[in-house]
Amino acid sequence: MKYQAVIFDLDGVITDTAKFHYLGWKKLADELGVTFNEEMNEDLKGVSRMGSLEYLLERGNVDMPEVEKLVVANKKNDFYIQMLEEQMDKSDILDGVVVLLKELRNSGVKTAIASASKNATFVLRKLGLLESFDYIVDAAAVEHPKPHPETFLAAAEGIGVLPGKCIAVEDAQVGVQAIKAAGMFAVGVGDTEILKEADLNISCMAEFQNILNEMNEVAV
Ligand code: B16
Ligand code: MG
Repeated sequence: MKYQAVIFDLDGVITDTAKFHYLGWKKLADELGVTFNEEMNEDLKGVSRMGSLEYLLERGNVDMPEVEKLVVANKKNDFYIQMLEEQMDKSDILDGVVVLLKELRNSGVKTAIASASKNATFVLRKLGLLESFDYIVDAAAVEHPKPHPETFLAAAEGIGVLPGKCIAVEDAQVGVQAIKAAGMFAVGVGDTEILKEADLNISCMAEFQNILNEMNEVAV
């Protein structure tokens, strides 16, 4: 086996939180009188919380003092957390993920999470997956957000595997760019046009197992 670890993004790879993020930002946008729709929500995949707020304010030409930005970002997050508390459970794990994680662990392949979310631990606990990964890197642990490679490099360091021996999986363009900048093999899940910088594309996580052999051929 040429690769020794698989590093996973969280939102959009392990579970689909985009709909909850959308509802949170939409509520805030409505309060601010800013137009926000599901298409614009696509642009926020893999983007940090404050980066997402800046996007919203720019689109709406809203000038806001820095202290108020923190207040409204916290407000959006409280609403987001409340929705997850009430609605998220193990059934929100994307198809194929549980079997894949078990198979990787049984084969001695290390696994880690590399997420731009500060809620990563909370989300994994809600899904019952906290113990399923060898290491977790979230936004609170890094200085530079994706597309900077820091999140993925910190994950590789945490599991003690060289970046060149890691395969990493992302659903966001900035995420794929971060993986490539980290010197890892990139698998993109979702839109092949948006994720065209990936080394390999799959349409959903259930397809991941089919490509494990193929990845052995191509990984460095
Ligand atoms: P939070 P990922 C990212 O997580 C999401 O894709 C992105 O939509 C979100 O804005 C970001 O986390 C920050 O999330 O507000 O929970 O800290 O895809 O990198 O796992
Ligand atoms: Mg993602």
